[in-house]
Amino acid sequence: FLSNPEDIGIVAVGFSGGQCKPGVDAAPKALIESGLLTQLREELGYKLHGDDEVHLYSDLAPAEDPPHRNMKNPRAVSAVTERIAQQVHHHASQGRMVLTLGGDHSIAIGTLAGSAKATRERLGREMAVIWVDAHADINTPETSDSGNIHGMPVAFATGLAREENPDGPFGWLHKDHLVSTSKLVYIALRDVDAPEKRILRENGIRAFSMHDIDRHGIGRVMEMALAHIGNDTPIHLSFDVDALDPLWAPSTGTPVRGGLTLREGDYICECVHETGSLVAVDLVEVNPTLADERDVGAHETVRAGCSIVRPPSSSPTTKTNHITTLTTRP
Ligand code: B3U
Ligand code: MN
Ligand code: MN
Repeated sequence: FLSNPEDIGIVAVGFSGGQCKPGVDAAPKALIESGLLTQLREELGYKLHGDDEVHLYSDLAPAEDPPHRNMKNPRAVSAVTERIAQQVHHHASQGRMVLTLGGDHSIAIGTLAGSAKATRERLGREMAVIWVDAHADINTPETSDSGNIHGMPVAFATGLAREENPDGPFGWLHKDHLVSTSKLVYIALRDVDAPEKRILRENGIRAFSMHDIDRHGIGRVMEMALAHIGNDTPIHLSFDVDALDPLWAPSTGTPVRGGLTLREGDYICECVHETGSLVAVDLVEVNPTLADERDVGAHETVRAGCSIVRPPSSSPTTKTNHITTLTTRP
């Protein structure tokens, strides 16, 4: 294990400024109230560090935040992600696995920066990123149609969207915070903008779309994804709940049909967990206020989010063999 398997640093950020729909800021509270942290602590025996308090960081938003390079709320997102980077770095530096509950996906600018830096300092290694999402989130401010920063975090994290002015928004991002495009793998893509496709192609970024999952099956896709990353490479898993099909996770800002089943989502997390190389996990874009007509959507989405984050009880950590458990049952 590259991080201490018993210790988890919790960062809970109710932040919605990376996109335009309110409500995604309510997710950490909903996830915590549904028992996620209690389960990790009491049923699975993890030692949790950090507060159960959800950070809203409203105090970091400047009074005036006009667009910069076409980005909406650039200074607020920059200030919040800089703070998150410090929190994640603090936990990761002490060898804790870091679990960040968002919030929209712009917060990953901070989580990736914090864990990439800590991994370099603590292990002398460059970490890999597994980005599970319907979207590639790799627009630069210049290619984005929406100006929403939650569609850009990978561009900032890889240095493709660098800010030249050190005092400008995201000028705080330093080369120690960056992730290499060769160590990035996407899973579950199905809604990628034309300029993003060009960026993926030009940088030779490994991506497994839903088409690839249909063709090879999730088992083979995970083998290929982990083979691309290589053994013993620290892994940061960033999981956007919209990777799941809206059947399982309807309450999210930009649902896209034709996504992962809940089991496929769980399986991805189980495989990454089993490598023993997981250093950080983000769970983002749960929006409990976007309920469907039956009003079960929010509850189901929160449940799906909990399922994704919770490590399997039959994992190597608990030393239980899957097959034995199944076959010895009376
Ligand atoms: N690619 C589009 C849409 C989008 C990205 N991420 C989400 N939606 N959730 C954009 O705005 O950049
Ligand atoms: Mn996303
Ligand atoms: Mn998405």
